[in-house]
Amino acid sequence: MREKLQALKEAALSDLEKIESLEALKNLKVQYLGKKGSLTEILRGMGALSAEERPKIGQLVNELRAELEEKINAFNKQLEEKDLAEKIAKEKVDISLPGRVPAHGHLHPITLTMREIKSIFMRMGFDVTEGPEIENDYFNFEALNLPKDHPARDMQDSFYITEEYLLRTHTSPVQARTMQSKKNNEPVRMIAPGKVYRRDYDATHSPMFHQVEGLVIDQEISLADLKGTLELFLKEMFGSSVKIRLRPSFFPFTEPSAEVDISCVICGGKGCRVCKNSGWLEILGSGMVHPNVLTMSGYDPEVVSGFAFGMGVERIAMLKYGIDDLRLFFENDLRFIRQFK
Ligand code: 2NL
Repeated sequence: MREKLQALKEAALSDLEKIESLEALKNLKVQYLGKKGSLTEILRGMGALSAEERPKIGQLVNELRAELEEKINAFNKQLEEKDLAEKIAKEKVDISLPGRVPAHGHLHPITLTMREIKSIFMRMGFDVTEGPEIENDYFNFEALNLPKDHPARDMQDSFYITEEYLLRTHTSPVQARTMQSKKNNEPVRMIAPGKVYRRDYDATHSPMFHQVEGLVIDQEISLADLKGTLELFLKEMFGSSVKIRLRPSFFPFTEPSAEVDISCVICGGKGCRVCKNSGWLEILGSGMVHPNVLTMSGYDPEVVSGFAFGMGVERIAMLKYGIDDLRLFFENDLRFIRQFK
């Protein structure tokens, strides 16, 4: 019996050495350890043994079973690893590598600021209207009461394409076009956001920049409507504690005209470098629509009145995010851009 066991062990170990596949290993396991396997067969033959020998042989059988199981399992693991390594070597894609995280883009600070401005005015019932960036002399200047000798009309100050066409220098022509499309003194409540172009380039001027202009026309529109609307807008934009003030100014398309200032968002009005110790920041230009502008676009200034305003989006963004050089918006340095994620 002992010899039989020893022979079985040797046969099993020598067979194991020749195994090259998981499939063959599985068969070998069944052959030696399975229900109808060699070891089970030996176990069955134990009935012929003496009562003294039986437990000793029984123990030997169990030890051999445990030893063979362990060797087979270890070899199984080894084969599995080899198989996986071969699979990976054949794969064009290394399935064991962690996935690549796709780079997520995000919005430019000017786009973010533009969207916020639009959102505030939309909540106040304003339409958002866009128009062409290449304009003609009539809509860019004439319809807005800009006289022939105005400096903006000089070749040195605007980008002309022909004598008649130029890159718009403000978004007001969008309002002029809207007014012309209306009849019977129809009310207007709109903003016109977009790109505008002027021949200027330094720390505070860029040849292309963004503007949002607004226009409200109806019966009995007054300076109080202008002030209330802009105060609400600026409090939404810069926080409810912000104060505003109006200073007399001049624009060819409004009369009277006013600059709107906010209390300095950096120092709260105490005076600092940003507000040049005045406690105030210039934020937008505004005024009551000039009767000439209303008349030229088909409105009767005896029946309706209106207010209008304009702001530079880069300036608003600089104050909102504390940026001190306008050129950062256009250089596309990712170290700057990525801070707005
Ligand atoms: C500024 C000043 C302003 C307007 C824009 C306007 C448009 C029409 C009629 C009357 Cl169609 N006015 N726009 C009025 C006052 C000021 O912009 O500083 N912009 C950056």
